[in-house]
Amino acid sequence: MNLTKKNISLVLFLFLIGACNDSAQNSKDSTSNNCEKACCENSRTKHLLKETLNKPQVSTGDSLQCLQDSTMKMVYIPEGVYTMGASNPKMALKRELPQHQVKVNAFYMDIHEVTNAQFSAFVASTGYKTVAEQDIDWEILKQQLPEHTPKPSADVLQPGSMVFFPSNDIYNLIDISQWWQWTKGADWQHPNGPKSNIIGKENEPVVHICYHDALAYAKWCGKRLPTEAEWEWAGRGGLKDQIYPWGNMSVDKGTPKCNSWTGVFPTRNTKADGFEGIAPVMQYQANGYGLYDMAGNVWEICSDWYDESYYSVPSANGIQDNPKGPKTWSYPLEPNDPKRVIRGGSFLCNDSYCSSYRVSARMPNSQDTGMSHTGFRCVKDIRP
Ligand SMILES: [Ca+2]
Repeated sequence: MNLTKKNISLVLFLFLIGACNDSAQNSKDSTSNNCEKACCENSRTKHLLKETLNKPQVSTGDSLQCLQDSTMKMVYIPEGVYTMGASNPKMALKRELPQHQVKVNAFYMDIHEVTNAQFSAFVASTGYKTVAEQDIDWEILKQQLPEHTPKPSADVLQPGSMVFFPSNDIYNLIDISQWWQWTKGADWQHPNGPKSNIIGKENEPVVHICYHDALAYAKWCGKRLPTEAEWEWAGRGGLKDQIYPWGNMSVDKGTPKCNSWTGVFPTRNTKADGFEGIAPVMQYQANGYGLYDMAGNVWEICSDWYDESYYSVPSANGIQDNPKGPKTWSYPLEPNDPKRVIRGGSFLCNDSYCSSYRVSARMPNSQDTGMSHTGFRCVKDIRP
């Protein structure tokens, strides 16, 4: 058989599904079981590919109006050298290791995730349309798909985004399509699909934002996206080598510490933290630097390309100086789909799955894919 790229991808896909199933059934080792933790590693490419293959016969700037342009809503993050990466390898994925020394310059950071109200002001000022609101560009998409994938119908290429739908009918924790669905008409103003809206959600973090959208907003504000080294340093809030932004106490001990999934993911949410879905920003105690929701609520987009092995890159003197990530992405599961780093976990995170509210947790995210649990916050240099 002549193995085309498409065939190789399908073989790889089937291999990974098999590996995941084996892993989930046979392994409790948290450092090796990446598949089991990949509940949120998702992209529109993956879902559109699935849809396309299931239908083989298809015919185939800065602004004074920026609400955040004030140090009132940013805090000073001091410079420092810290140990980046997982302090507790038993809870971590391989991608969070090895620990390594990193130096970060001082900067300002938004105290909370960018809200719907803030993003509305940006859109009102600029007329910006997010990627999720635009038809999918086939010329770009086909570069991410296996060679010779037929062009889908115009119907498939309609605007949309990835939406989480809780379900009681779960047959395993491997097939993420049981709770993640590509939803036409879902975007930041319609977070749960075309019939939903953001009325009364002005103080909730904006979602269905992809890297390009976050970058556009940041530039409009005269800000930028944080590097993941900056994000982790800020998230630690002055604590040294702790698991969470609040220290080492388990997420379910004491008073609620962040907006996560309390109960059994993804079938039962006890609302023990006060919320089943996204919460308005600043509902839980800030970390030591005055930053809210650095754990949970929504994932936050960073500027770095994603490469699982990036932490293993040696530095000249043992300390990486303000690392800005690898030169490009590396993600074998979807090698042609550009991935950026996201940080902090979301309202969907749970100890039984990825516990990504840990301050060292990192995840790949397609840079052109919005999701109902992904937002961002901005930073600003001390001196322009
Ligand atoms: Ca967050």
